[in-house]
Amino acid sequence: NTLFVHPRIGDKAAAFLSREHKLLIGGKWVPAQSGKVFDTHDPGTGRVIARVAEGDAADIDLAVKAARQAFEGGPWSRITPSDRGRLVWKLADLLEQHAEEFAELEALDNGKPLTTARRGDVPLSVDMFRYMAGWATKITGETLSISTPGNYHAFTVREPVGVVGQIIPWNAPLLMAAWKLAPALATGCTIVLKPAEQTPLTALRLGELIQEAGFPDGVVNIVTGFGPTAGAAIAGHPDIDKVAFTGSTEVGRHIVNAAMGNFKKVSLELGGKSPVIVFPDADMSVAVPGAAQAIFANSGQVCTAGSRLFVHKKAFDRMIDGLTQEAGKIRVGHGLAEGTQMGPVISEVQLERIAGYIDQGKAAGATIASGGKRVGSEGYFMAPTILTDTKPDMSVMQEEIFGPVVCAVSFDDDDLEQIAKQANDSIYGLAGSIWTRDLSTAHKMIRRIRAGRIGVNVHGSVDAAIPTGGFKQSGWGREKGHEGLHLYTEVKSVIISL
Ligand code: TXE
Repeated sequence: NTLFVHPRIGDKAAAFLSREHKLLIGGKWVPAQSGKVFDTHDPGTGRVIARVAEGDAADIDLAVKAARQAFEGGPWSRITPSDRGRLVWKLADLLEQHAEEFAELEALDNGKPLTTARRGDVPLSVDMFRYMAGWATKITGETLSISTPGNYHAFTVREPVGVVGQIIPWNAPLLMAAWKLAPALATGCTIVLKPAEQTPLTALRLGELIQEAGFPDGVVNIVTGFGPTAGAAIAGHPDIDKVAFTGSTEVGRHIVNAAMGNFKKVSLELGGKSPVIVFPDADMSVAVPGAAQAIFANSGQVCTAGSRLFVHKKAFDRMIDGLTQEAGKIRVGHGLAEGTQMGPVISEVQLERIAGYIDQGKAAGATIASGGKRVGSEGYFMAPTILTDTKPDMSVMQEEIFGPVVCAVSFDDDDLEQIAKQANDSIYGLAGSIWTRDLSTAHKMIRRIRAGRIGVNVHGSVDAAIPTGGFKQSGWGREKGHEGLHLYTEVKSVIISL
């Protein structure tokens, strides 16, 4: 029953791991009412690294009560926008001060390379809090010019939506928490956050910093637990005003159904099958590493991953050769090992899922140009994989694999409509990228691709200022940027007869 302590983990992260991991409700750390706990694993070894309270509907209910109380009375309901912004900024500062500890915990719990957590997840999370802290003082309505006969003054105000339930995934646990918490805090909401059961640790550590920053009790409540119990209790809770969810399209459907009970507002960031479209005039010295980064970053566990690669016939062989070389160079290893560039996938379940898709692809006639196999026997490592001879109707081309697997397709058409048609042949519409030196081709394709985020000569960016979200079955609403604030406010129209 002893917990695995990774030899490379620093003192601070080790001290956190050795603490008891309870739920944050109403400003207090409490065990689950059931007394249950569950294990969280290191996906690089499969070993248990911590035990965490297993919250369920009863705990969610307490958390919602605490959040309601904080929303309707007490210091948070009276705080000035400037002080609210200051608190969010302070949280960013604290996170930055503990950056290394967070990077280590994230690398251990999620499996991602320590360098990725250091250069990506942690500073991006800090930035998200700072970006949204600035908006706290800039949430305004409009003065309206109306045509109603008579003498009136009409305007709108934006008010916080209320008690918000936030359900987040495991692929970028800290960053997903930041994307959700930052705008909700900036707008003055109160929150019940449920981290993914695979990766609860950084959210819990963030909970400690939230207290240290001085947020009033009950503003942020964190309940760790499983989807069908704790998650479903959030989606169905009659006193939650809004639910924000990032995860699978299948669970997104459950959320929408459960939310109908009280018509809580819903925002969803779901699956993707994003196209990377390479034209013959593209600078291949940029496009090849770009396409590799688009699918192999974070072991392909990115909702906007460039998982379908469309390359013009004239550039196809160069792309596949280059991509195969890139894939071969990637150092696959434990997230905390020196020099690791690609870590494991999150769990045995995901490893099997990915392997299952590769088998289906092979059976349907796809060719494995590179990878295709598990790496090692300890931990959940999948080799960077390139499939060619993939056809539009194959499951590997239609479904989100959420692993380091790209399907490459060559096109010989110069008709942009036809190319866009292939790229848009998906139930998803989260992102896409276009690789060309021709400005006109780029703009024409930008208009034609049905997706929430388009990159030109870059697959994308997760900058706090850039809204992210999907067309079609990739979801509802946009997170981040000014746009992201709208998810957390209600518009109130006011008309005054003068
Ligand atoms: O996701 P789930 P899973 C996709 C990706 C992946 C697949 C399965 O394709 O292969 O989903 O991953 C909570 N009510 N994405 O099964 O189950 C759960 O506890 C309420 C894409 O891990 O959707 C966790 O906190 N909540 C994605 C969160 O939902 C429920 C990121 C996500 O888990 C619930 C993750 C329920 N009934 C997976 N069931 C992206 N868009 O980035 C589960 N949850």
